[in-house]
Amino acid sequence: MRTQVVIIGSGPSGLLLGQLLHRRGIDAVIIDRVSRDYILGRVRAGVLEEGMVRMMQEAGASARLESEGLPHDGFSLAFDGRDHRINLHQLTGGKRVMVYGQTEVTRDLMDCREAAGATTIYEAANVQPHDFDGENPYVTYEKDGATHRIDCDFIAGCDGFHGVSRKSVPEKSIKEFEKVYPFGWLGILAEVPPVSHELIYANHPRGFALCSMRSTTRSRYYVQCPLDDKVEDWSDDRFWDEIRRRLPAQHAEAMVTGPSFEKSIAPLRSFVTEPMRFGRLFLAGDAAHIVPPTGAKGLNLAASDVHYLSQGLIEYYTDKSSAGIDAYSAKALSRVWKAVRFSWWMTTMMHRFPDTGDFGQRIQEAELDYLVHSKAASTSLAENYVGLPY
Ligand code: RFL
Ligand code: PHB
Repeated sequence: MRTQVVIIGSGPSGLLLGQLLHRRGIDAVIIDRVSRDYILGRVRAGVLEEGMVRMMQEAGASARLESEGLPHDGFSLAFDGRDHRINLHQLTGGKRVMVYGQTEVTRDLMDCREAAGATTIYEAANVQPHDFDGENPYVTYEKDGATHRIDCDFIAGCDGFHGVSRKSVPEKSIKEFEKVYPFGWLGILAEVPPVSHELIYANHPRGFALCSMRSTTRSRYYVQCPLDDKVEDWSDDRFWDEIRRRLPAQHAEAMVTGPSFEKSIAPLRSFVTEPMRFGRLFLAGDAAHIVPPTGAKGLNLAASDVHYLSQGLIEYYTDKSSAGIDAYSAKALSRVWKAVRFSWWMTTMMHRFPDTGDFGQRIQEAELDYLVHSKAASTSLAENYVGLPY
């Protein structure tokens, strides 16, 4: 088989790239090692920047997002028993974010791809990119007992943090930057109305808590937990008790509880790969970088990578110019590092760190108090939260 671009990974990065290329007449095949249903069973991001919404519109996949997504003009920072609203809309001159689950983003993109008749190969084993440092790259995979080969012009590595693309690059050609945090997030989904119509990020001496949502009837809540905790350690009752203790009294009292139908623990990490291009292989999304979820930036960074990469590839095929693909890595990394900085900062300010004790707690409270009362500091927070321009 031959195609123009092989995209490894059918997550939001790969699907968005595939759709943008398809709409400009560029052929791409997507290969994933798991099934469509498995991908749609993963519960992940929930907050979309306006840039991501624009990308979904450009991909022709925004109809449901526009009718069912929840626009949010602000969020709350809770600490020291009180609640302070950050008015995103006012502080950024009219910008907002959209609450719409990553699962739904993925489903919408998959549906568009199917309607367009584009090829996606699911449940492909041992996917491997080859010869991307030369002119004739190709990808091999195993399926139904046979080994297959797809020849192409370019390979897009959109296969997440644990994917094969980044690992295929020789060690001497790549530099990795990493910070691992000494805690995780325990998250649940429950069919209960959200405690507030906006998100609440809470700093508390017992640890961070976040109240988010997927709809007006479905809540997504998180609490900071030790890294070695297991999901089995957390009954629903223990979770509800703990999150209530970390919230200001009016929210704790108003919180509606119920059985959870999803519960998982995610470790927190900051990670960046430089560069993001190796000959005819490009990395995009979580394959190239990871941020802790505190700033809601992971999926949104995947979207800005895909913006730069799709523009570069479209320029290559329509104008016969390599300028866009040559600039891809530098442009993407410049935005990536700013989001990595913001996510690290928000994580550092909001979580209980095992080694900083009560001193660290007071410093965080002082910073939060400054942040919510200084227009300059609130504006900086809001500008980063709604997403830097691209
Ligand atoms: P994905 O979604 O991991 O998709 C990668 C795909 O590649 C496939 N794959 C392979 N295919 C073939 N061969 C191989 N060897 C392969 N290895 C892997 C996988 O099966 C998969 O289908 O990466 P992508 O597309 O770059 O998307 C990135 C986002 O998923 C991620 O950044 C966000 O979920 C991060 N994130 C959040 N981002 C936000 O912007 N806002 C949020 O509110 C937000 N909340 C979160 C989050 C991530 C979380 N977790 C669980 C890490 C909340 C949480 C709890
Ligand atoms: C979510 O709804 O899953 C969510 C929201 C905001 C974050 C992280 C996750 O910062």
